[in-house]
Amino acid sequence: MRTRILTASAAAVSTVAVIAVLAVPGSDAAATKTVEVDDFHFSPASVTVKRNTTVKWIWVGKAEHDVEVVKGPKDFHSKVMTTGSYTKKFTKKGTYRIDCSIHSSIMKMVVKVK
Ligand SMILES: [Cu+2]
Repeated sequence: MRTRILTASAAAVSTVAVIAVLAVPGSDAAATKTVEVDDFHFSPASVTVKRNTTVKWIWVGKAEHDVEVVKGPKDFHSKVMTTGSYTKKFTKKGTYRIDCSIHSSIMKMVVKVK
């Protein structure tokens, strides 16, 4: 009886330990930063992230917008959309100047990758 109880609690402890390890993200775990694409601004308009962070833009406005790099270490350009999201992993350090190409005079943001 005593042996059975000890075995059961040992199993419970190791189960808890496994769950704890799985629940704690490693330091290199993929981080995601969210930016809202609104009418007619990005929110936040400036983000600073570590290299290999994924930035996820989520369309929350009603008008058509896109996400394009105007100047930066790498170029990318989303489709023009009114809903949905666009994700990009930033693998190169540097400053990315981004705008919505439709409203480029007012709709800008900066992603700094360190
Ligand atoms: Cu726009």
